[in-house]
Amino acid sequence: MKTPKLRALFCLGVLSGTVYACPLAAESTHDAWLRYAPIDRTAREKYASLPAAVVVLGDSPMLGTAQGELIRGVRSMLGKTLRAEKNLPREKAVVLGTLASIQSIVPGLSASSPLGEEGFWLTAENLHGFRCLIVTAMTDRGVLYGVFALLSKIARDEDISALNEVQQPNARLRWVDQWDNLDGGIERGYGGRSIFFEDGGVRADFTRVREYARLLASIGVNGCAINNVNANPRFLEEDFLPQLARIADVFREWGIRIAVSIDLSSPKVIGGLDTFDPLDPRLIQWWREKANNIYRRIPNFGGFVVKADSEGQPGPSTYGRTPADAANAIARALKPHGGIVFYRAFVYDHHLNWQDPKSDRARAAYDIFQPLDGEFEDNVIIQIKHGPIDFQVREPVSPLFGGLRHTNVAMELQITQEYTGQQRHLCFLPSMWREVLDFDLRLNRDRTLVKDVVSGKTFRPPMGGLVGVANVGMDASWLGHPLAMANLYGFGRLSWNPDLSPRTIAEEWTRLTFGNDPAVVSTLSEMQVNSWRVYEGYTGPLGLQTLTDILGSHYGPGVESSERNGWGQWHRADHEGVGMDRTVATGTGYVGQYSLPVAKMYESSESTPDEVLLFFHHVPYTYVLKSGKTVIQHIYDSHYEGAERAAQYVHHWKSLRGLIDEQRYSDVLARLEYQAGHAIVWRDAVCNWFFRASGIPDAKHRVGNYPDRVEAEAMQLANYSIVDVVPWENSSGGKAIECVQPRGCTASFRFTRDAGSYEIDIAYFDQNNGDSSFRVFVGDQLVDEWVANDTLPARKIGGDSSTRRRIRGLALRKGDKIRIVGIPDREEHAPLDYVEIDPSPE
Ligand code: GCW
Repeated sequence: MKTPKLRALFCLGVLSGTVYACPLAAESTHDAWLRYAPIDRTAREKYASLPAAVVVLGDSPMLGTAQGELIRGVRSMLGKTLRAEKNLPREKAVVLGTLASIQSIVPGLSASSPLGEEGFWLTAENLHGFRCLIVTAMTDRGVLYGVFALLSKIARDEDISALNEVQQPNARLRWVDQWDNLDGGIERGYGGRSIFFEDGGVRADFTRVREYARLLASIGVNGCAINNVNANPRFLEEDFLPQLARIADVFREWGIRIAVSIDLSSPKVIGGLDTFDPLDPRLIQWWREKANNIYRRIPNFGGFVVKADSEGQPGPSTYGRTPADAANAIARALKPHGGIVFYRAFVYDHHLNWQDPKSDRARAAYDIFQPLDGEFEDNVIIQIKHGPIDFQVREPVSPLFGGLRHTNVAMELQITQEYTGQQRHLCFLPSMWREVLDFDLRLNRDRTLVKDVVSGKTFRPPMGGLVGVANVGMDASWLGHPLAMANLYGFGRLSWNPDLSPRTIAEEWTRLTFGNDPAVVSTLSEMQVNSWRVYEGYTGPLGLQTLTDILGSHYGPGVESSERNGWGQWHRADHEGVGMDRTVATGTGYVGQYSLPVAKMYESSESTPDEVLLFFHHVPYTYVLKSGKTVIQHIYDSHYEGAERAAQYVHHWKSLRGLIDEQRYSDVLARLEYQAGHAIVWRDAVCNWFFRASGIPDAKHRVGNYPDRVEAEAMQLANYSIVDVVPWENSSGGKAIECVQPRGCTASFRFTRDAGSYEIDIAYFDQNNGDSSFRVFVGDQLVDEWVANDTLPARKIGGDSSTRRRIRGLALRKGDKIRIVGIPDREEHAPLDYVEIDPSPE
């Protein structure tokens, strides 16, 4: 392998005597935004005055981590190895240390604003007559954050010559949760197997755990709950505690505490008690002993996460006790050690009576927790999902943030894209999170921003913050899609500073991940910041929730899956209208959980913003929105616009070819092409469903009208048979064709339009229980072939598996015979939906 220097000489043609473009070297995606790419020669000038030595005042392991990171980053970006010194040398130096240790050298040195427990100060000062670059804080952890901030500035090409900057995190709790299981699977994880666990135990190799801790620390995350909230009691068994300690040791070096999700019935299941009644003295004693044993091994243990009385998890309701009874019993055991209980407000009945117009899952968290305000110990945090349902593409803010004024709260966000495309679709969530954090709850008629409530500024409880469900895995890019890491990055940045704009976050992340080329930064940031609204546009607009298959994968379209069952994610669409009436006057009364001014806004459809209209109101399809469009036309238009914009991502990305290393370029391109196709699947399913329900045609004549399409069931078929697709809207025309003949089947048709260059889209179904192959011929000429071996969450044909393959620039003449040969594999029967033919763009 060539060294970077040699490669540069080759690329310039110096050695070979010829000039040719050099492909950028393939990059590992493990390092994500911490890749510290070499900075080019001219930009490097800016950092020429950086000292040659680094001094660490103190010898704690975390300061050692900070020093190591600084040396690593500077070496990698600037090609310069900082000399590590124990004492101040007689030359300028980078100095790392707590403020107290620096003040012992320069008495009286102080920052212009308070540093707080985890803030840092980057400044240039004269120490013993030499201009030193100082990274300081009240704590070692703050110093580590300062080092990461300094390195980020260099990587993003910022000037560091006259630094004097203080930063402080907005909130104390900046946690990620992982929903990892002991068998190595991850609930709602889309980035491969667990980095922590395999085969019922903790992994032997901790390489990825260490890398993850480093990534988290770099964005200021200070806690990680390592296992699924649908918890396995095994995590609390005595012989398992040394395993937990191994993980905690790695995280400690990076200033991160670990927590464990617990099953509240553990004292009974693994503890030998005959009860888990939180008020039983034996139970209180059990938790006390358990906490003592854990802290003996893990002195900085963070605490427990609790999911109880929710989706089948045991909880205090078994004994007629409240969440406060349960949370406090555990909190008291943790308190002497400084531990916390994160008690999740995601408590609801998933067997609701869907026929009762008054029942409403959205009410549950407030109804259950608000009356308990003030009853929780001060080391209990109520962890509240940002919306009242469940991480849908758009929800109003949970009213519970306004209902707990004497209780610690944290907001739970979902980094893993369970309902927002599962890392197969680009969906940059900081755009959504900023809206949520900026929402004004108008408590006591005053401006009360959600971000100030969760950071503890409004009601001043001892603790508060953000928790992000991350679910990274062993995949090289952690989350499964290289662009999805912007969500993890953005989560950390917003929990540090909720005033950062989505664009700033996207630009920072792009620079760190793909470099500072202006075209890359502007194109990719633009794609990112709009992508949440685009995804919303072609899935569930107007507050309909995501409209995904809520009974299955939560991935593809499933408009009706939310209806007529107890899960309570109803949109109540019928032939007349759509939306859930949650008003006080005529609906479920949910609106009444907000403060008066907010309730007033949501109580009337006129003052409810369009984007959440159908979350609050049931209206006729002809209801006219503020935009002047009817609801039904908006549903059609937003799906077409959204799919069109998703298709444009492919073009935007292609404009970056040569500016991004080939491996990441083609990996992302393939994903964006897939997304463009699946956005059409979404568009057609939702539009056709609402067309059939409403009977109102699309004013632009697109829905149900596909003149460029040839349905597979209308082709000439040899061995293929026609099948019905359920639900019907997840395939074009409600039908598809399947081949059970092992030697293959053929579907063909004649091209009847004028000669020219065309794009052909083949709509097929790619299940995960077989790798069928397809070959496409024009006449006798093979024009494309592929194997349907994607790993989509689908074992059958439908909205999850529907995929489009594009053949570009195909020359066709009138009368040409187009023939598709499908060869089935295992349970996947080379299924086809349709072929769509459009003239090639100019
Ligand atoms: O969104 C739902 C998910 C469940 C998850 C639950 C929760 C861990 O579909 O998989 O369970 O939320 O947040 O507890």
